[in-house]
Amino acid sequence: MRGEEERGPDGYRSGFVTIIGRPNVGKSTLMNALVGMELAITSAKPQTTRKNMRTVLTLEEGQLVFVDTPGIHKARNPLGEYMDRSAEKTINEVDCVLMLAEPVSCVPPGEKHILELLEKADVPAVLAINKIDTVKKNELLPAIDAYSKAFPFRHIVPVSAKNAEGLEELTRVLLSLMPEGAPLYDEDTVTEETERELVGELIRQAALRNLHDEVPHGVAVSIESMKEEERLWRISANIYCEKNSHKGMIIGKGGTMLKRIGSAARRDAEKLLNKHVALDLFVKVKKDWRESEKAVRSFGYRDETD
Ligand SMILES: Nc1nc2c(ncn2[C@@H]2O[C@H](COP(=O)(O)OP(=O)(O)OP(=O)(O)O)[C@@H](O)[C@H]2O)c(=O)[nH]1
Ligand SMILES: [Mg+2]
Repeated sequence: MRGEEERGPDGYRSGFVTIIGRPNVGKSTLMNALVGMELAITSAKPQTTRKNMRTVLTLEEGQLVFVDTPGIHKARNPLGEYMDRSAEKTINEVDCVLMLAEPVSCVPPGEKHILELLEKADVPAVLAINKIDTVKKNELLPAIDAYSKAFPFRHIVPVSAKNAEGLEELTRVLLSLMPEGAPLYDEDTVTEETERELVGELIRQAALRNLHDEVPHGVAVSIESMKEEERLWRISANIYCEKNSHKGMIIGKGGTMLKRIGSAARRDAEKLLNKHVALDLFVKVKKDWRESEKAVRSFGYRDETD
């Protein structure tokens, strides 16, 4: 290990680490596993994460502030452009970039652009090769080889976010790249997201996990009211979709789909809020909203400076 990466005897380290990569490589699952809480939503469908989300891991020897970002892809509409912009801008705002990839023996075309961004940036980059539970040990070496030829990563760490494998090594490597300094957040903070935002995301997660094809990608959620009563939280939310036909699919025959989405979201919200939840969901159409800059911004997908 290089001298500059070594930690002084009592040098506490702290800093920001952005997690970037193509859609669906497991960025949000990995961030959740690193902080030990299911804060970012995940699903088997690409483009699950739409906004950056910070979480904090506080350890005795240092503090890591992770930024989970949307998967970088070829954007096809204003929402996609917002997502790519959100992810890409973090590269120049952090102390270390953690790129996440899958154990493949050839760097996929979609990653060339990400590697170009890393080349232009003046920030150390670590690669985590995720989903190692899906391959045999001998299939890992060609992946490590391909990526070490593609970019001078400071470290390459194989992990399985799903099985929490390799996470200690990854944490150690990331801490070694942080500047010395006091913690950035107090030790009780795990995220700055509001309960309202987190519950909205849990509803979107339930929609993503239960609906198919293009329907869930056009879903946006707005929490209309959220009141804490003595024995429960009373929450009312709108699920927006892009077409009348999508509305029918979200409601389902006799309301069965909406019921399924509602129960899954309620269970997750109860876990998060540690209290019973009464959840009322309404489905509305906002025609082709992902194509409209204005509508995209109105759902909260806007740059901080807007
Ligand atoms: N087998 C296996 N599956 C994993 C692992 N990590 C994540 N996954 C799965 O990969 C899928 C995508 O995970 P996400 O965490 O949502 O991926 P992401 O990179 O955040 O995706 P976007 O937000 O769309 O960019 C989910 O089905 C996860 O369960 C892993 O280590 N092993
Ligand atoms: Mg994600």
